[in-house]
Amino acid sequence: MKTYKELQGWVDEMAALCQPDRIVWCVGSDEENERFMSELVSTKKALKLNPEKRPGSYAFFSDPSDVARVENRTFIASQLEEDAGPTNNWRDPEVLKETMTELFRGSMKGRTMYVIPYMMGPFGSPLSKIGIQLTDSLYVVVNMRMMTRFGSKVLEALKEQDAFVPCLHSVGYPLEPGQEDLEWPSTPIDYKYIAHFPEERLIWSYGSGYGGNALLGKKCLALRIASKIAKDEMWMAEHMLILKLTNPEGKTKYILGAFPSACGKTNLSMLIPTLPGWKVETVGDDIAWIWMKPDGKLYAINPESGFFGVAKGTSYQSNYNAMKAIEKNTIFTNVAITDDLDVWWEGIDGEVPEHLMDWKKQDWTKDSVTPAAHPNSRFTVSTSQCPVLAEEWDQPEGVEISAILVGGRRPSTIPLVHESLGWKHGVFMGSMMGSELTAATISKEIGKVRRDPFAMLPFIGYHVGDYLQHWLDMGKKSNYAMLPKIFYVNWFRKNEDGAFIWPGFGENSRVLKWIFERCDESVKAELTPIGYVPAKGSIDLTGLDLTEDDMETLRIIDTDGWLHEVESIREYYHTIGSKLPVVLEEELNKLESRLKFFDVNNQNTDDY
Ligand code: GTP
Ligand code: SPV
Ligand code: MN
Repeated sequence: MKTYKELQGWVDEMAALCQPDRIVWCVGSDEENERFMSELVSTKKALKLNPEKRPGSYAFFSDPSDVARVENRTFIASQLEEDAGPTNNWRDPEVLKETMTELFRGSMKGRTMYVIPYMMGPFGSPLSKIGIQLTDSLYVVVNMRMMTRFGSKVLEALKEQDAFVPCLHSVGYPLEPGQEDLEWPSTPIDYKYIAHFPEERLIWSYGSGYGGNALLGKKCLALRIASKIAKDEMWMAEHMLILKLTNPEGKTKYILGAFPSACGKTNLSMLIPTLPGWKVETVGDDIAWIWMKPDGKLYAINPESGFFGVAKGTSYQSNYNAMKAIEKNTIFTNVAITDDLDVWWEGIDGEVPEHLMDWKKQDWTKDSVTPAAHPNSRFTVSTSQCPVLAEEWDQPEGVEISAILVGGRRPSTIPLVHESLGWKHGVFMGSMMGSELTAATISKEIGKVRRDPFAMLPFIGYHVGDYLQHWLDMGKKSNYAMLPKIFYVNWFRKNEDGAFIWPGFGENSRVLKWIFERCDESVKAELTPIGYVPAKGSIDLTGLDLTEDDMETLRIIDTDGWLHEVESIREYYHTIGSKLPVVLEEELNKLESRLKFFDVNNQNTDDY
């Protein structure tokens, strides 16, 4: 962290290093944004969409090598290697700074360095954090304007708060005099560095202009750096949606959901329940900062103020509210473009057009074999455009949490929903979560199941064992009865034909209803070796076309599959090493013995 007094000196020092032609301090006005957008259009970096179809909206197309987060080029540079742990790429901070200093030297030549003051969290919240990002990408500026509280008002707040996280970002493509710029400047993958110095609370990012690599408030500050601050200060920074659920009687509860990238957070956070009388409203769709009030209850804020959502698959059918949100004033990245200058992607409503410009700006027809939109194509839009934004989304103290969902893409074994026996068992569930890897990260392993504890694998700024211990410690700080119940959900179970068994999307409200009522203990559950599953008939399936057999497949325990799972978790736990909390190893052993010798009348759940 740096103080307000240190700000100018730091900006000067970074400018001397990066040698931009000019420096622009962003103020955050509408007039400024219009100027930036016109410049992006006139320099052919952005395409203005048809104002009749998509008013105030723009499309960008990245370099094909710069389309998602790069986990193997993301570094945690803690003083000690053991503090980064086995799941992070560690670098010695001094060595990494030397390497990157040479990369940053002159990296902004021929360009403008923008100074972005931004706030993560509501103004006046005890949790909010200020960041100052220096960047040579105007694309980053116009995105950060929507994703964060942005501009001069943050500088005002900084005078009071007097601490900011310095964030330096360059796309790594300096321009010699007369040299023509690229549409999407960036560097080859081996030159990209997304670097975090957790002890110093410092972020340096070089070589990429895309998403979480470059919009440094999001994954870098609000998750990797914040997770370390949160551990030190006894709160939590998590990769979670926050939703408000109202039942037909008007009673409300707030629910968190930790699902890995591209596994359904945005969708769940704004879903339209198919069950009559139920309502979902959005507090956040990607990140939650959670703290414990003296009453021992957990409260969460959404540190962001925009959505950077997966475009592909989004339709009025699957996510009506997201489609409404992006009807105007939206930035699209790596989508396809129709002949009348609107956006298109696989899974959007309507007929497939005869002709498109694909995300690589090539002609595309129905016969083309490549996708028109990139699988990680995204929209950026301000939360204010979400038609179901909860009125308390911006409340400084956050909202009181009743339930935490964890889950991922698991084609087999994991039932539709099961409830933990208590906090420790819930932390165990989060610790062993697995999911098929998605296109949200650049990897050769897309589709393979990997363990992703609390959907935080790529985002924990320190040792995963210490992170899991922190979850247990947060629980110990409270009375377990005051804490949210933890549920493991899986919308992605497949049948022998490889099709999803559960219809998902709005139908997930049926599971949300069961969870809501479990919090009030007003619906039946069945105790099983893995926790509580819905009692037969306790999930409201009125009006749903799902066979009883299919529902039973989603509900009952596949003992062999779970014993196999236990072995796989044990192997994974070995990779965590000696910092794995003993409690979690005990939970694993207890699960195994329950699976082998289960007697429903002889279960002691008191110690949870
Ligand atoms: P990040 O922004 O990467 O963190 O992703 P996210 O967790 O917000 O995922 P998102 O809601 O954008 O969903 C990603 C993909 O999962 C989309 O293609 C959705 O169509 C699909 N999806 C979301 N919910 C469901 C569901 O309930 N069932 C099925 N089958 N697919 C879903
Ligand atoms: C994710 O990958 O979890 C995202 C997109 O939310 S990015 O901001 O690119 O990290
Ligand atoms: Mn995410």
